[in-house]
Amino acid sequence: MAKMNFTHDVRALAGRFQLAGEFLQAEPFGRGHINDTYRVTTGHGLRTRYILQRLNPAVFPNPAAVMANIQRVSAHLSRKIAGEPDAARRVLRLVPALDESPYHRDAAGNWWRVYYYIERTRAVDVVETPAQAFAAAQAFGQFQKLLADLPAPRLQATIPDFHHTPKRWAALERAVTADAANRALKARAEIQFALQNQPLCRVLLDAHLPERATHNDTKLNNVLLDDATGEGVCVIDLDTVMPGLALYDFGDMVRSMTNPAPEAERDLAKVEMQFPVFEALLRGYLAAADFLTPAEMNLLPVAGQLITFELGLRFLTDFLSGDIYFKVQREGENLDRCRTQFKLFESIRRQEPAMSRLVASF
Ligand code: ADP
Ligand code: GN1
Ligand code: MG
Repeated sequence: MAKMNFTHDVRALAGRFQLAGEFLQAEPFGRGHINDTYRVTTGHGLRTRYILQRLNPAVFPNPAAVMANIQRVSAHLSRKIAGEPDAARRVLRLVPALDESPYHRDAAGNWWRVYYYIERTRAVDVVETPAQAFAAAQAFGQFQKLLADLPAPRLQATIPDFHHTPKRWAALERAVTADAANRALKARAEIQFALQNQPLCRVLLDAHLPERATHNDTKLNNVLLDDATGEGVCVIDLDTVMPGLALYDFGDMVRSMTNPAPEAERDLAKVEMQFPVFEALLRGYLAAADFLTPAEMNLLPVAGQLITFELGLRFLTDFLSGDIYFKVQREGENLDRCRTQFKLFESIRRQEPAMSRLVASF
């Protein structure tokens, strides 16, 4: 099962990086589904905190490409906001290893990196207020905007076809056929649902939208909100920043920010798209993302449906494959996550006319 591995020698690993002062303590940190994340504290009088992370080897086939993208993106963002208030907290900053490299490879071949911990912020898993959605969406919109003039070459595709929904659908089909974990019977209804909705898969691909440098994993807890003001301080989790569509990012915001229930909620009655939250996030996003083409604007109301359906496919595929990609705490969690996504997708689809009216008013 894909689970957090607590057996790492975190003290020794931290010692491979240029941290200020002595190692004091470390603890597993955050609720990401992919990497192994620790918060490390060093120093005595003056303490400094860091994020130490192991890149998930089952997810990233080319860690060097991930790190190269992150270096380019963070350097570009830093240049663009240099001199602005609070600039140091607004961009993820890597701490070099002892040999000046941006990562350390351990004896087992794992890739480790360290970021400065962004103080006085929090990552929110489940939306609490429309204002949070506004703030988070504005931060992601600003992120896209700042990357619009990233100098060539094109970013590398760290996970090829990450949001190619027809390929995600085909992967599900293969997982159903293989039924590697002998679970297909438990997911009959969900497999059927995926089949019925296959035509949705091409909706963005067929629209010939402009390629941009995008984040691709814009869930609410991938932006840190300021403790005092609630503003979006820093976009994090840059592993999937690569060429993509603006609407992949917008779609994942709709998916992750408008649902008042956790991703693995079992009471599906609690899962729905809250329209006032959608409205706040649309306003926040468009306050920053002022570069969208008319075709992109027109498709804003379907982006959330597509990405929510796509993630449902991905959770279902992983359930059928035996939980090899997303971390799980219990058996059946990926199936529960699939169910919430499919329920949310239906809720978003039902509200499409109202979403379209709202988008048209901008
Ligand atoms: P994953 O890919 O597993 O989601 P993330 O990079 O998103 O990994 O990190 C997991 C969590 O750790 C985030 O949701 C956030 O709570 C926390 N986190 C990551 N980087 C930082 C940072 N630089 N400062 C503060 N918190 C962070
Ligand atoms: C993963 O890494 P994290 O937890 O922020 C996943 C996203 C999913 C999300 C669902 C690299 O995001 O694509 O939308 O889980 N990241 C990767 O919660 O696959
Ligand atoms: Mg994350």
